[in-house]
Amino acid sequence: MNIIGLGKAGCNIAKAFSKFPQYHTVQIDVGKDSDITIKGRKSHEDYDTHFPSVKKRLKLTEGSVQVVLCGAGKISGGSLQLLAQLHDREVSVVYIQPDLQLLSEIQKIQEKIVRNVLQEYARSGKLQMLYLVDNLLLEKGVGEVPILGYFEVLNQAVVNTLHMLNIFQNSEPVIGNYIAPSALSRIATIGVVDLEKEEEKWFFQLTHAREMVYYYGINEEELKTDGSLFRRITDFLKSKLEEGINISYGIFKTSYEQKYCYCIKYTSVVQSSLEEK
Ligand SMILES: Nc1nc2c(ncn2[C@@H]2O[C@H](COP(=O)(O)OP(=O)(O)OP(=O)(O)O)[C@@H](O)[C@H]2O)c(=O)[nH]1
Ligand SMILES: [Mg+2]
Repeated sequence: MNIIGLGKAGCNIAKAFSKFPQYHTVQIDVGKDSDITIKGRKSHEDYDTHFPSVKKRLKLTEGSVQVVLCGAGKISGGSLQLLAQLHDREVSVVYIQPDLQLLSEIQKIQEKIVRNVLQEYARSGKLQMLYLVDNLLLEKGVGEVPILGYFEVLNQAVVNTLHMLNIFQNSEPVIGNYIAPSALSRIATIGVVDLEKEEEKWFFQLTHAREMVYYYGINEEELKTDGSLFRRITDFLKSKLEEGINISYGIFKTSYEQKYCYCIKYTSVVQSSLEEK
């Protein structure tokens, strides 16, 4: 899979993906240490008007493309131009929503424009999927995060979650009832389940979910010996049942000692930020 980071948050997340051999990553930003350095512009609109052709320089490998970006910054004005250059690929976007309260008025407007346009793109099928991630909920999911290395910790959490979901989605479960999301459900978020507390930590407060999928990674020994595990899992899933939501799951064999669970939920409904709700 190809991962393209645009702007600072996007590039940092692409960099975290590059630690796994499965991904070809490209960082696009104004700095010299990016893989593709583009000319800095004065405004969000200027990035849209003057976004350069990067297609050849991306050197994409076969397969799908995931673009990672945050909408607050000026460079995100170039996101639609970048997506236009990827029209012949299956493209998904990971959208990072920053702490909105700490943005300037201009940044707030930019963020809202990018978030809403991407959601319209997803709804119209131009994007295969749009994953929404709110930095504040990501922080809550991770627990206490020190100032030094703050974004590294957040980025690692989102990258590990996306990576494990990619692995599970390409493996055969030991047992499961996977229900594919409807072709209309192209806005999604991801999260982790604290299995001790049986508590979900979603990385975006997504409303009107239509499908939820839980991916369990369980150690082989435990799969063989724990007689009550399956009941505990199915009881948890049943506690999540609500009218209008399809819940499905997969249980996968892993070699890790610790068991874990990642989750994903999908909707077709455009989402507003927590501040707008
Ligand atoms: N999750 C995450 N968020 C980040 C990271 N770096 C920055 N952010 C958030 O993303 C927002 C936008 O980042 P900026 O550095 O301001 O913007 P940019 O995307 O480089 O755009 P420019 O304005 O063109 O520089 C910031 O307000 C941060 O809240 C990161 O590494 N991870
Ligand atoms: Mg920047």
